[in-house]
Parts: sequence; structure tokens; C-alpha cells
Amino acid sequence: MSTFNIVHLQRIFNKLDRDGDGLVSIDELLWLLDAFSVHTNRDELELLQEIWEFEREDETMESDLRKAFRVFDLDDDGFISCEDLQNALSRLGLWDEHYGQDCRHMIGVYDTNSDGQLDFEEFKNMMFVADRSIV
Ligand SMILES: [Ca+2]
Ligand SMILES: [Ca+2]
Repeated sequence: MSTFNIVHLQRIFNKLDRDGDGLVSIDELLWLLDAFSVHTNRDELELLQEIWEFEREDETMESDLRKAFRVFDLDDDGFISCEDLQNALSRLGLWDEHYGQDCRHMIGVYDTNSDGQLDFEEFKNMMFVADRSIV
């Protein structure tokens, strides 16, 4: 009996799901593994499928964040500047006088490389921190 772990399963899953739509059924997998005389059980596969779906949600979140980033990066130069941020927030009706002249400060909080603008990584941090403060 071969030693089998989740990493192997993930590799197979990736291969099976050729078009990347995540639609590989557990029954198909069981059938395939059986065909290769790999012994596993349904519980393991269901666990894998959960992990798989979780990772896919992660990817979805990443692409959602990219879309959000583009909403803010109005001049599309790959960075959110103070002006980008202020314009985008105004368009969304989220610009509040009490933030006032403070877009530089808002950016400064997350501007880890201190170039005065937010790149995508810095933007992600901002969104994650924002998420946490809502919860
Ligand atoms: Ca920009
Ligand atoms: Ca920066």
C-alpha cells in the first residue's frame, strides 16, 4: 500500500481539473485512485475537497481585491496615490469631511515602503486590517 498524503492528492486534483473550474467529483477521484491501486478513503478526499475549495475562495478574494484596487487606482498607474484615494472615496460617497485633507495620513498608515502611494500589497494589508476592524 502506497504512502499517500494530502500533497499527493492535491497534485492529482490539479491534474484532473484541467480547465481549472474545480469540478472534479469525489467519485471520479475515487475511481481514478482505485484505478492506480492507491488506497484512500472518502473521508480523506472530502477533507481534500474542502481544502481545495478554501484555496479557490482565496484566489477569488485575490481577484476581487485586484478589482477593488483598480477602482481606487483611477489613473491606472499601479499605485493608489492620495488623489486616487480621495477621488475614489468621493465617487463611492465615502469621502467624509472629517477625513478631510487626511488622505496622506490614511495612505501613510499602510505605506510600508514610504513612497507616498499604495501598491497592491499595501492595499491588501489595508483591506485586511479594515476587515478585522469591522469584525
Ligand atoms: Ca494611481
Ligand atoms: Ca508604498
